[in-house]
Amino acid sequence: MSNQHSKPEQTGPFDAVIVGAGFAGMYMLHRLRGMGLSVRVFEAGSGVGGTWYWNRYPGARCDVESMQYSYQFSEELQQEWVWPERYAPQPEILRYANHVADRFDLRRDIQFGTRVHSATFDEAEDRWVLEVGDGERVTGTHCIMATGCLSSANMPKFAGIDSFQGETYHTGHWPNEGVDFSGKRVAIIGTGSSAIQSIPIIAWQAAHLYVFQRTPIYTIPAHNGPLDPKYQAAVKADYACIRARAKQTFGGLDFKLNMESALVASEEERQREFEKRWAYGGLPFIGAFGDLLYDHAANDLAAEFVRLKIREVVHDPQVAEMLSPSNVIGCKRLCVDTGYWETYNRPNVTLIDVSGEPIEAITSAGVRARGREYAADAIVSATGFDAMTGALLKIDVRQSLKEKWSEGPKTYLGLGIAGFPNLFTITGPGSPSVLTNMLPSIEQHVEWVADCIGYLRYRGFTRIEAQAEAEESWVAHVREIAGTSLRSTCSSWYIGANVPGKPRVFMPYIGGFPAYVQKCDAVAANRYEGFVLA
Ligand code: NA7
Repeated sequence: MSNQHSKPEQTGPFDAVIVGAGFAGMYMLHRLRGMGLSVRVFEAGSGVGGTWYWNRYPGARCDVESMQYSYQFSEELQQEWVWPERYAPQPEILRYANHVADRFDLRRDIQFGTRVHSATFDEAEDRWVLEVGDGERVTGTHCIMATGCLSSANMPKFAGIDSFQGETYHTGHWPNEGVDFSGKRVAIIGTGSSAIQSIPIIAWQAAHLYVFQRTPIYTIPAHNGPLDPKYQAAVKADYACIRARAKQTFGGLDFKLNMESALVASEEERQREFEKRWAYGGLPFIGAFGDLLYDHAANDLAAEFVRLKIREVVHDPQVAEMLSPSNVIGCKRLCVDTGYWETYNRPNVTLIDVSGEPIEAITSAGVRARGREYAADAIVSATGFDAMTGALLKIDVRQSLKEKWSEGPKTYLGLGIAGFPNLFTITGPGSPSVLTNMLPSIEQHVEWVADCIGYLRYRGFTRIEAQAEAEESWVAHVREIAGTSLRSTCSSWYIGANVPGKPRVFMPYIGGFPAYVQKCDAVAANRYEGFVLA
């Protein structure tokens, strides 16, 4: 690995500037550079990997199986990389990201430790001017925001938060060197995916763990384990088919969706299917029946199946009841865990329900809730992210993106924004992004953007901008289709409900990966219909 802090030599102007060196930014760089463009990537972290660079909390692991959560743009890469586990842990994914950076010699065009503060379009020159780092100005004809969907931490403003005398952490900004909780009293706030992955490990280390739960979560056991080399070889031999099949599914993931109705199936058939999927583990559970995400009665059958499992595992019936969600299963993103509910059988774990009565305050000594103080040496905020729009709005993108999105994000295909020429977003709001396997979604966007830039250059255009009407009609479609699924019915980060004051709009496109790809391809084939080229 080369020195990640050395600054690339070239100073620009660049053909393209990219914000973020996660999986999207890395592939965008590789692709554009391969077309002969001059490119500079800006990355706030000191290394590549994005989400997997920042989220180093104990137990951090991908909820998509390793053999599918990987790049497919390079046959050599996907053949040579060996995944040790069925679900890759964070250090392994980070190792993979670093391998990709080295293998494709990406680092020489990435400026690490450099935050982008603002981006302004220079109308006269048709190019973006970025203010980065310590005030350096860099220009690029195209600006690609590869800023990630879950990269801006959500830190609730609890009263007294600054008075706490102990250690504080957010799961999304975990110290590189790790944290040892041995012998400590730890309070964790939140029970989303990050919390349910870290709770079993922190509980094992800590003297006592207090879990502050606002909403219980549905989680399916991962049944993680080492990947059988024979299985891995078989997947690699058939990768082309598997990848192609995955692209034909709603979420870009190759697993079997049973399109039967849960309501039509007999009780016995239902149990068999649920049990089969429970035993298999992970996200495919929600594919047990075709109507689980569309019909309340069907959904409740799956929800009750999971609630029964909680009661089987958790010894204390009162705790089991507190852990049992009552909302729609799959509405918030389903979690995939290892030993989560079992953790509540430990004598050093206490669950505190803060659904009816919010956390009152953080004190100098711990967390005050439900009229008492829970003394803690460390507080872990597992409170999630200002999803999909947070990282983009942190950058002062002018004309004001903040103003434009004051009532919710508006984009054309989640790729372009009217009023913001030559700006592309990778897996932005209005694209399927977080509802899919992120890697194929990222690759599809990167390839679309690269082809688009190639087309512009070939035709001598210096500017592309989404038309307001095309954007309006896409936004209307995204919102209308969101209403067809139960997923838009609960207080999730998909609708911005976790961030106080954020407009409540279902942000990702829920029409499925294949329909979306078809639309993007048609737009490109029709000479970028819905965009103005000049
Ligand atoms: P999530 O899924 O947004 O979870 C955040 C958790 O923090 C969730 O349980 C929240 O409760 C809770 N939270 C947030 N604010 C508060 C306050 N003020 N008081 C108490 N509890 C609070 O984030 P994760 O990092 O776990 O996971 C994000 C994604 O990463 C996940 O979906 C996977 O795709 C991977 P709430 O549910 O809002 O009531």
